[in-house]
Amino acid sequence: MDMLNTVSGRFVRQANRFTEKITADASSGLPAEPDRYLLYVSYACPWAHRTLIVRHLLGLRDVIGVTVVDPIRDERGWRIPGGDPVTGVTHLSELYLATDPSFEGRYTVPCIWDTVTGRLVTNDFPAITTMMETQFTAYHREDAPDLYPVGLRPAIDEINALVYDSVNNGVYKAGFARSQEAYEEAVDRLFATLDLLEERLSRRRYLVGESLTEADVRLFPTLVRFDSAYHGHFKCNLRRLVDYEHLWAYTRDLYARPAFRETTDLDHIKRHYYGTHPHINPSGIVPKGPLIDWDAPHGRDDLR
Ligand SMILES: N[C@@H](CCC(=O)N[C@@H](CS)C(=O)NCC(=O)O)C(=O)O
Repeated sequence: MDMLNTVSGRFVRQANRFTEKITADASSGLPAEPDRYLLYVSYACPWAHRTLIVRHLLGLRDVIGVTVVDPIRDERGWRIPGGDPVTGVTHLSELYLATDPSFEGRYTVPCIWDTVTGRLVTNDFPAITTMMETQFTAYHREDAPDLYPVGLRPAIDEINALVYDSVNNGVYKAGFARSQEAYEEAVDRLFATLDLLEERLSRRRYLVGESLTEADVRLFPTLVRFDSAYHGHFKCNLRRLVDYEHLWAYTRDLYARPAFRETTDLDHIKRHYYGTHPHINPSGIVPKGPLIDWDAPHGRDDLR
């Protein structure tokens, strides 16, 4: 498994292989139903983190089950400590290969397993949250937020595209760069975008509209990992998150909410990043710091 798919030193993310859609009705053959689908996540993984946040916010924790993998990948990829209670497998790779014996890509989280047909239906991470938001509405908790309001979708999609390319994936492009030029290009874009978001969030509480949306859910996992993993391990060190007045307060504002706090595991995050990429950190030593005061008052209640 080559983690480092690069073109002239630039990190290139693999395409998602499993892209079936679960739908509110039975049209896809994969109807949204409780107790049918299982989500596989790592607490370390930012793409998986967003699925956990949305599942929590929408009240889907009793509807879609979750299996959490060990933060350290071994030579067979993600391991399930003690075995998966539902499928019995000990490695995520077994689910990929049971679905497609010829699969040769990386076995990634997040992904969704269908217990009825016994196959992996999706590892298409951008589609997983919007699917929970739009296809599982019958099972949302009462008063669940609308994270992807129809009228705001173009604005949300637009900011998501920028955040994905420069920030969420930008930190990986910096960390996995194999040339000085590729690294500097990624870092410059990352911090230019953070500067822009800092300005935007100095005037408003949320990225889009006047309440929490999918756009905030996608930005948060990168911000919450920033100082503990990306600043050191991925060399994203022009500034720290805590040096940004507004972005840092925004992160604390979100972190104060159970869906964000309870799905953030900095121990898993640090052990995964520093322990899983020996070409970047050969000793595997996990730094003790930084010490971060997540509970400092954020002072953003009056922003709209
Ligand atoms: N499915 C996407 C995104 C998901 C992703 O990258 N997940 C990482 C964890 S953050 C993973 O599972 N990596 C497993 C591996 O590279 O072996 C991809 O293949 O790039």
